[in-house]
Amino acid sequence: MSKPKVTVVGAGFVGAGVAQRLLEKELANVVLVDVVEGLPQGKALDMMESAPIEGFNTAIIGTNSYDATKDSDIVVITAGLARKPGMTRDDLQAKNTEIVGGIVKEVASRSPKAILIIVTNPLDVMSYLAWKKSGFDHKRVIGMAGVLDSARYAYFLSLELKIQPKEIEAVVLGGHGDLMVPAPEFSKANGKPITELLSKEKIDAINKRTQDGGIEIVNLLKTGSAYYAPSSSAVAMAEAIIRDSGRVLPCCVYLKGEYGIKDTYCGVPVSLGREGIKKVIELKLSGESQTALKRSAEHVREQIQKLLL
Ligand code: TXD
Repeated sequence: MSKPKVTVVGAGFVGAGVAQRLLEKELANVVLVDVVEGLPQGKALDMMESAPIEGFNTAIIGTNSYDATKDSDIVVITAGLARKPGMTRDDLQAKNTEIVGGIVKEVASRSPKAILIIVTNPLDVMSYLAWKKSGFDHKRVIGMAGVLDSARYAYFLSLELKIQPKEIEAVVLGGHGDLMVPAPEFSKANGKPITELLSKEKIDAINKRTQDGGIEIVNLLKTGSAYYAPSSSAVAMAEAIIRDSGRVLPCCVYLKGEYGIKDTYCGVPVSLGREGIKKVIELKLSGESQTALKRSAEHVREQIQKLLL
């Protein structure tokens, strides 16, 4: 069977990382698109030159036009501005609306059956925008944030509990912003609820570090935002779709009443497969998490209302 085709738009830090991981895991052939002349071509050539060493049998081309993206199975959109110290994700909205809106028109017309994975910030608003502009079924327009936020949560918990990160199952719901909702009642270490292993004060502190996980890295890097864990996260979603695995991952999706939230994008666990979202998983949240989730979704809705569609 031929390999799936994944277009990655934006050949910056996150986009190049997504492309590299897709190639090295031999998940797909990749088309890397960027507006900057030479950038996607140079990164694609450089990645292909690592093929004899890494031994992967997948291929990538870099381009400034959308013609080569035709009939992609998945399109990952990472193009746009990233945060600098002192900026919130919402500060990026005006400029990135223009960028993402234009890109969605280009890719949706050429790949009408594709699944769109949105990465650009502000994530929840850009996911909604991409859904509207594409005209696609909402099951095929999915934002990446929850996988990253949950991975950060899992890592910080592993540091506190002194166990391997992969032994932690952590859940973060809600919008990808300061109001995101770490859900300790569904987070486990070696199968044990973390609420039985850590004090409330410790959990609160780890929740806060998770909510501030993005800015912690922005403040260290000073010139841009995180990209290793974000590219891992987007590829985990692409892998679940390509393999039709049904893996449950927290993703930013359109809600139609699930969790009591309607007509907005928000982060909740979903099962992923070839058709995009197979199912929204409704967890029985604690009252505190449910209230926080609604508040987070309300903030996203307010931001969406600022979009001039
Ligand atoms: O959890 C998440 N969803 C995120 C989101 C985690 C990390 C980063 N997140 C956001 O992804 C971040 O706030 C930005 O909005 C995007 C991309 O971050 P990245 O770190 O990759 O930014 P770069 O390195 O600046 O790359 C952006 C690229 C750059 O090469 C531009 O030339 C290109 O986007 N760009 C475009 N490509 C194609 N078409 C257009 N119009 C375009 N405009 C800019």
